Amino acid sequence: MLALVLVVAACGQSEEAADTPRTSAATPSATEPEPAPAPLPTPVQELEINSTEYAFQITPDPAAGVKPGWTLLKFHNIGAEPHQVMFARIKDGVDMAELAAAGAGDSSGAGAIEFVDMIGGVSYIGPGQDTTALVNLTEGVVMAMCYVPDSKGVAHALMGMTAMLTVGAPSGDTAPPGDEPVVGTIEFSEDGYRVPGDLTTGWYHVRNTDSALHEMALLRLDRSIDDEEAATIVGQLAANEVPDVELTAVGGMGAVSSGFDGYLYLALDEGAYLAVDFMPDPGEPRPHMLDGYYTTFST
Ligand SMILES: [Cu+2]
Repeated sequence: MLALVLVVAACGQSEEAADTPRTSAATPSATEPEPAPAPLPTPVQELEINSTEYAFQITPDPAAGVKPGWTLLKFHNIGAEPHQVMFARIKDGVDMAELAAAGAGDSSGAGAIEFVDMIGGVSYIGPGQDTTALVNLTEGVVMAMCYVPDSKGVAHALMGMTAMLTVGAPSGDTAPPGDEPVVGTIEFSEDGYRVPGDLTTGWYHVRNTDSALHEMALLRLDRSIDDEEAATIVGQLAANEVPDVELTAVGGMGAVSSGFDGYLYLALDEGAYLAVDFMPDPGEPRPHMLDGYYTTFST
């Protein structure tokens, strides 16, 4: 109960307060530049992923083998509905039939979460949009999935929008740091999203330091909204209803489990944004955003 109260309290904070870590003494203030994050790891491969209703087209064909390591994703929505690609690494020793049974008919994904580690990907984007991210694929079986619901609330994954990748054994080489800079860090903290005040275009390191899994779907709004409107719109999004404000899904970070990280490329136009978490807890379909895991910010 205490945790719930804390999360709800966090959602009412102003932008400045939400961005201020609780251990503020140990962290530079917003006016001092933070030390530059380590550069982007050099990707071991690139996957181009086109999404349609309801399938992924992945190039090169993953049947030819997928290398372990940081993988550059170029995700294009060439369909007519919003789509995402999230990667779930199936935990070692999981019985595939048991996993299939747990996921069957469950559009929230909550039933299958305990069998997988969510390792990132890109949150949903509308038709004609593109987005770029870096995901660390580890040896084993990784499912690519789209859990965006259709108009009836059925997740695209349940209509076949999944792909299974068999990620090969590590070669022993470690990815050297590249020369691409990382311009900032976005944290999924126990108190909510921690987003830099200045979201310049570039790569962001996204880390989940909370004990629950989270995603960050980024929605551009056609106007600024106050806290009350934000709460209303979050409720509408969670219910798969048309929200009161016109919004454009511009991508964001697909779900990452506790302790995992990834990289997201952001090139945001000036304006007002809402970031929300559609992910549920294991066995509980209620999306985290209904418990306050969302924030508004402007660029
Ligand atoms: Cu989809």
